[in-house]
Amino acid sequence: VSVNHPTAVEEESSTNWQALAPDASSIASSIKYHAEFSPSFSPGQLDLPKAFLATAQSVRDALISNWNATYERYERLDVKQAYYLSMEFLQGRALLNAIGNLELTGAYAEVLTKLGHNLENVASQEPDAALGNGGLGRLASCFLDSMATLDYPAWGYGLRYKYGLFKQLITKDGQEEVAENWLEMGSPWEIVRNDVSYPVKFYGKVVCDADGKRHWIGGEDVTVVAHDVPIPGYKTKTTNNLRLWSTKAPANDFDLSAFNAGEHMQAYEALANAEKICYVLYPGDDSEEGKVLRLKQQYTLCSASLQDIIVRFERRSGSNINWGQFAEKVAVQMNDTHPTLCIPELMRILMDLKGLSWNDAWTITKRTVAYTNHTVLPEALEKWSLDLMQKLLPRHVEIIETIDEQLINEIVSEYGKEDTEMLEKKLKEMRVLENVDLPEQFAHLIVKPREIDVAISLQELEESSEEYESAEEKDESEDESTEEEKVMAEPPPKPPKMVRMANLCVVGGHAVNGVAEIHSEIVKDEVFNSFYKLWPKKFQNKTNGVTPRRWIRFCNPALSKIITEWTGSEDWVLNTERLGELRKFADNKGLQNQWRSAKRENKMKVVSFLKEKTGYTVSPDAMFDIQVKRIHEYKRQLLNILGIVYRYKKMKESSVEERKNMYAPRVCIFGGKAFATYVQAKRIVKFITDVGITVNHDPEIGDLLKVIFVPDYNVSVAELLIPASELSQHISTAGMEASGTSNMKFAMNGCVQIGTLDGANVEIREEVGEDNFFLFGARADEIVGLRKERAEGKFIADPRFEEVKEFVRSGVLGGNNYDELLGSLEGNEGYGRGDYFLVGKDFPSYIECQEEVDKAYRDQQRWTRMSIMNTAGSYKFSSDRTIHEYARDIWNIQPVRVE
Ligand code: GPQ
Repeated sequence: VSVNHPTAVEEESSTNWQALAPDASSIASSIKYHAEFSPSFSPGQLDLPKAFLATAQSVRDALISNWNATYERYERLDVKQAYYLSMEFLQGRALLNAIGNLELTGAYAEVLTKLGHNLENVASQEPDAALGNGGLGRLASCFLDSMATLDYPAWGYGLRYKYGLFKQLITKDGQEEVAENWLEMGSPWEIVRNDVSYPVKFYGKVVCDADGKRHWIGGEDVTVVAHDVPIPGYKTKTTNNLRLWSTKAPANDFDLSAFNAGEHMQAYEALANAEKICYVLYPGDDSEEGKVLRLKQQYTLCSASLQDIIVRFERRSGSNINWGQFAEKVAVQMNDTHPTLCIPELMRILMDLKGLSWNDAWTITKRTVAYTNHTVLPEALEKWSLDLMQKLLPRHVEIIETIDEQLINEIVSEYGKEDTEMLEKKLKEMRVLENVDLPEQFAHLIVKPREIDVAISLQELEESSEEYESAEEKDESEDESTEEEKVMAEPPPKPPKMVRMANLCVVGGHAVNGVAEIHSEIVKDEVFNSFYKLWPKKFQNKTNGVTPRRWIRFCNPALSKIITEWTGSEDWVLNTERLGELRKFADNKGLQNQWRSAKRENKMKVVSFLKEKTGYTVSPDAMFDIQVKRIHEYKRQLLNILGIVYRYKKMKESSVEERKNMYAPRVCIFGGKAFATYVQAKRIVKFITDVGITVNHDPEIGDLLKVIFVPDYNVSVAELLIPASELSQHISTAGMEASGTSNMKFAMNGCVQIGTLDGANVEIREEVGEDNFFLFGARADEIVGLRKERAEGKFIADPRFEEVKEFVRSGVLGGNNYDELLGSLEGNEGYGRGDYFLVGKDFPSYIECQEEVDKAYRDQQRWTRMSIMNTAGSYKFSSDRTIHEYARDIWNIQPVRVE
């Protein structure tokens, strides 16, 4: 192989790795070598799929030598390492990112041209690695890029799902989901580490040995195997690791005797059972089976990663292992509550396997792990059934019970002196275990008058008596007992016992952070207020960020060139503050002209893409107005589309002349996936496509308005759409979007935003300036009052809101009356009903704000200025800034230069 990369040995003699980097001719021979020896394709011609695989393999060779050198360096220096544990990584495609970070894009483009291909076409052969659902997973991937770029010794740990996020088809009935087999052709980036493998167990029981030590004997064993994905930094040799686990049956689990006896399925059972764990990303957890699988996934991630981390710690410690040093060498970040089991698992390993005392293990665990919260939506705060967990992880439940007991102690010493009511309230709110009786030693603290309990139970029974009766009806003939006797015999069902994962994270971690300033305030003041009062120092903010490599430099070469020219160098890709220098040229005609032509170039690409994917032809002269994100009621795609319907209605009511004067031509683009079982979200998708069918075929409207739903939105589609966008929408109900991260990508690419004061929008507006941001809607601190007002029947809807709903109901948009869709906006209360997300309340200010947008857009000089100011003001939102903050305030790690 002629790729001329340095070896670990050469690295020691301070070789200049850039001088050794593969040049065009060695790239060419490497690609040819891989094309010839890769067994997946027929020999001879180098068609596109083969060109991609051969190219990727040649890049991988270069990555592996840097990856080895980086690992060697960390090992040699025995540095403190951070580990980012996440159930999701939304990596997207890797090829252009890798050669971009290696600064080999030009060389690869040249070679591929010589071989009869175009780099972009080759790159688009790569399937998106979609091991994540949305923002949380993409954030993890941006963080990996920044950690490597900034030379931090930091790894990612995740699961290698065989099927990633589903592929979305848009049919006449709306969204349809199809399995995404991203590994069909194998992944050229992963290194299968059959040498890195651990046992993980489930079920079984806890036994106590002679000296009182407790041990878990598992009932079901699986084996995990590491798959390593090298993560190259930009302009650095540092190449970190993303270690993804896959599961298989232990070597001796093939039941040969069953097979020989003809019981083929039985022989395979253990194999299939083990492999199932890593089959799909986030299986639906409606069914009991789905729940078990998800919990198994979470535990697999935690157990495998911690075993790996501990083996590394012990190896690096040599002959004198000092567990007191563990937190000096290891930082574990839990990406939301999904890896919470890290806490009891680390406790278990330290106590049961390494012989540490509870107190020592607890001190180490707390100093090691930290927790990031990504949502305040109550339905997304994870809880697990205690019974289910007890079956699957009996030893962990014992540990969680002890943690809960310790916490009760703290709550009692903090609030025990006050009245019992207060204490009871705090216990109810803060305990890790929910609906679980207090342990005996605390029972006396809460005086529970029995009579009151009984009275309440009787009342509850009466309330549910109708269901109760009908359920009993069937058995009446056999059951002679009176109604009263039944009441006495069967106490009302108890609410299920649950483990509150977020509470466990707050108790067991040394830091808790939100992901934008407003969100971190809500975390402190509302969601975890009682914990905040107890441990104020634990709570922090880490405003999210995105990597400027993928999200400006590589996805928008046209804009990048301009930024480099006007700031004088390419320095901005690493030091994004330099983007701020563009401010002083915001009115410069020269820059403005270049800026507009770059945007147009990007829009042209989207014009052909939309034609290919949807069949619609759109005008590149129209404003590209884009909302792309998961479909969710709180993100309010419904507000956007109702605004569009209102606009359409008004256009139809006005003369040709009026229409032209009032409205800037727009292409309204939507994209995003709805969770497969989220019915209302799927109705919204269907509604948007219905509106498109009506509006896009209306000859009176023509290019003045087009409405397009882009199917199968993913990272690669985002890389195409964001650079072409002019207006972007971030219009969630205030207080509900923790941060948002696409808002940052849009700002970087010079898109002006229309948005509420929610999540990171607040900070984006501060940075780009309020003149360059279209603000509308209720504020977060008004929401509770507004919902109350509505519940009391005091809300009077704006006539324009009534008008638009009436228009939809009239059947002009596809003949359906959309009763179920619009039903969520009616009534007075209830989650998901009674317009919980305040679409009606914000509708008037939204459409008025949209009129301001039209006005601004018609003045192209003003608009271009706003656009430039957005890019210039976006520098804070580089994930490099975020990662520096995590490294400094939470992980306490230092950069290590791999020279
Ligand atoms: N987020 Cl809890 C997800 O994408 N998935 C999740 O399960 C949870 C949060 C998002 C959140 O909605 C966005 O506001 C954030 O910008 C993003 O996480 C990253 O923090």
